[in-house]
Amino acid sequence: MRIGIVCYPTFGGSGVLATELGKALADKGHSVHFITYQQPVRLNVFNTNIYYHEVRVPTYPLFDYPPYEVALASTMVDVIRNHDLDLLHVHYAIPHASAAYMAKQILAKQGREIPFITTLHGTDITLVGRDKTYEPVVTFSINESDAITAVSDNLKEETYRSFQITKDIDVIHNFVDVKRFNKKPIDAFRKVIAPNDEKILVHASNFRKIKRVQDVIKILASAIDKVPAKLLMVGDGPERPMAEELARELGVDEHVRFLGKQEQMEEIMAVSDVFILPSEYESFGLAALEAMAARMPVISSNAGGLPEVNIEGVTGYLTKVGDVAAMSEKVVELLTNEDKLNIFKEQAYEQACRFDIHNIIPKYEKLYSRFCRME
Ligand code: GMT
Repeated sequence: MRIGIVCYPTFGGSGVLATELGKALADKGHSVHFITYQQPVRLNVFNTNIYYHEVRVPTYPLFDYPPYEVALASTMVDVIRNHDLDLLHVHYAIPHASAAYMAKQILAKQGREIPFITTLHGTDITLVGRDKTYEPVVTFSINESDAITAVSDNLKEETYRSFQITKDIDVIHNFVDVKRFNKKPIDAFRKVIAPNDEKILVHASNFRKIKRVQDVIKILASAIDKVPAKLLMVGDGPERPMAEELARELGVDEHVRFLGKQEQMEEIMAVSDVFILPSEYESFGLAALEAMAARMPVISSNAGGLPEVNIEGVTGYLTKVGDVAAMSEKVVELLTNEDKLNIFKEQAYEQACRFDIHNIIPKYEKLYSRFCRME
């Protein structure tokens, strides 16, 4: 098949997922056309089945806000026509679903049909999409999609709760390439981070408010008296300065490293022991799944779709949002009991294997086959 994929090309979960999906489809022989404003960060391979079309947004002094959605819809029309695409798969509803609807209408006038699938990822529904300013367009464009998928049962329920959706939503859970995260730890790297064999905690996110990154610092501060530990903070975003400040205030700054955005997450995860994700909300928590694939138990909040990924007492622990004391207690419990830690590591890995890329890609292919014949 010839598939167009539209996503945010950044480190965010939706862009990572869409890019990994496109790469896997290309490996299976499909032609995949990425339509994005920048080369997706995870699109770091050469594959003759992968094409990348940059959306250029010409500016003009009149435009305080360059019309990205218009440029995107026009690029979609161009790529669909010139590369004879069979379908468009857009990730994150805003503004990708409405741009796809526009492209579909333009092509329909020319007698060319193009189905489009919208995958809902999280904040497009639970945060941004709900805003009154966007809601009518979001509802309309989701309903106009030829198929709708959500990355968790929780997100599906949230979507029906918050929008007047008249169509079925299929749940296709997020996936991870387990093989990629199944790395041998680099001892020298671990030694630099934890010279006295301290345990290593990791958090990775876009450091937005919803991630509660300050809770991560507090968890370390309260655990460190009971277990020698280091904390790696991966990613960047608006809350980072506050988290750095808090680490200094709580006197744990020498035990925390802020690594910024990193492409080689698998190397970092391979040397680490426990992953922390205290988010206010996660539709799924792709970072937690990647951690589990790297054999890391997860201490998370129980918000949103996290219980579909992280299993209480098996792959880690889940607590109420903001319950720093409970999270810290669980960190200590795991890090001071080597046998338990090892059992949880294996159980986390087994759970990640259920979401392995090879189990999930066929679900997308089956969905696509509803709209066009698979070659
Ligand atoms: O977490 C973010 O803010 C990034 C966001 C995105 O769209 O890139 O992530 C969402 O999609 C991911 C992939 O499906 C999910 O794993 C995240 O849980 C979800 N984030 C939220 O729901 C807050």
